[in-house]
Amino acid sequence: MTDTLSQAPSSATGASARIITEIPGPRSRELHERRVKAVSAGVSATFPIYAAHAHDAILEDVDGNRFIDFTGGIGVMTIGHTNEAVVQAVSDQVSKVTHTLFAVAGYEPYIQVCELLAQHTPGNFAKKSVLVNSGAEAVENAVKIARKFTGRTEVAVLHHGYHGRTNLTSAMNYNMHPYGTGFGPLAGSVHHAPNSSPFHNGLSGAQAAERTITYLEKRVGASQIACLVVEPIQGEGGFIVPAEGYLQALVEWCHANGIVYVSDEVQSGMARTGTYFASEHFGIEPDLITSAKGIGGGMPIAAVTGRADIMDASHPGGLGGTFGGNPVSSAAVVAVFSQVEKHGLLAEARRVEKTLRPALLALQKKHPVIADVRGIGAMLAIEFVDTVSGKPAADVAKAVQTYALDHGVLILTAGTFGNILRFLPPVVITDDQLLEAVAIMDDALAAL
Ligand code: PLZ
Repeated sequence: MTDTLSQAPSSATGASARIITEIPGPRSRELHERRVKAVSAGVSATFPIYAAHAHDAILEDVDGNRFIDFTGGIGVMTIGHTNEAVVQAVSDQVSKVTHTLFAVAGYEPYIQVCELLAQHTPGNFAKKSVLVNSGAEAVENAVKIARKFTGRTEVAVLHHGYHGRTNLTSAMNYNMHPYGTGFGPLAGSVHHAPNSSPFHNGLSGAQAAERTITYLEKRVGASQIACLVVEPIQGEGGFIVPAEGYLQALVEWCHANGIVYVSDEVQSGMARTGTYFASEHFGIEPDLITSAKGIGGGMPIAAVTGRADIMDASHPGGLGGTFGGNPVSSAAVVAVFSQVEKHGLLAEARRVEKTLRPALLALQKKHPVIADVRGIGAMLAIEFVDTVSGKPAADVAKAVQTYALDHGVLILTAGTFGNILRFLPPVVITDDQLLEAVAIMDDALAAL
């Protein structure tokens, strides 16, 4: 092994997939045996490989195999693995101060992150933020804040949504399994309304919005609802892009009825779709936005950002936590924002779409089992539907995923029925890497 990532991290930028052992290799198998003995079985293992190094869009495992990474740690590594500026910011901050608890003794990076989020989230109005540790915690806090602001209790979400694994957010997920089964009682006062999904039901934005609103008005009552929590593009649900006008109609309805509109941008936010936040594509200005994943460039941090009057509704001490807005994670966020500006990473996300979408459409022409190609920016997906039965073809998604793994590409499945492959590469992935990965998927489909 002469050219491992550890020796020359930046050499990985244009690297190809490279498989040099069987998958999983011997070191990964060894780690897996230890994992099975030490790690709870409740934590799943999508891939049987173990990471040693990663840079930009390449992940190298402990056996020296190199993978083109379409997972980005589920949409976290938007600006690329081990981005030099993030690594530098983290190491600088580590030697200054690693923890105080912001509510005990403040520090500048926390304030900088809140300023940057206010600046880059949609809406030209006064905004404030609170920083927490995970996407689920951000969603929990958005709900708390909306309840306190409105004095109402009920929470509305959409079919096929995903919001986390805490007790409240598990209740907000569409899929009961694996997130809720056996873990109850889950939080109450959560109402699931039909979503917009043009590919699945052909409804226009106006028709889908009417269906959602009618359900909530009849089954819950608009005056009972504190907040409506919506992913602008549903992530785990399979990169479902709502029909035109749908989200706008929901925002208008919320505002006419005193309901706080929360955009869950944990997966779609921070440059992923070619804008800072995906809400921008739909011309909406949410009252609150949750962000996590991509904002930290690999460091754990999340936020709720929104209208200052709503964010200030909580009494002092009502929001927070020991590690929320940790100084090292906050320093990473500041570096991520400056990298996005400096290297034009919004344009890079659009470039990913420009290369990947036509390649996926060409793949669809060859393989009619691909029923839909959709998404925005570096958040694209293909959906497999059996050409004879018309049923979701999860077996095809799984088979392509496994073939791709064996040939050096990491791809995640998604969707309520598991029949979708989603692509969440770092936006710095090269065109060659994108096309190499598509060629491997082509071989996989041909081999079926
Ligand atoms: N909201 C829209 O996508 C996390 C889940 C991975 P956390 N999605 C990946 C898994 O299997 O746990 C997500 C999301 C949206 C909230 C969350 C939750 O974010 O940081 O995982 O808590």
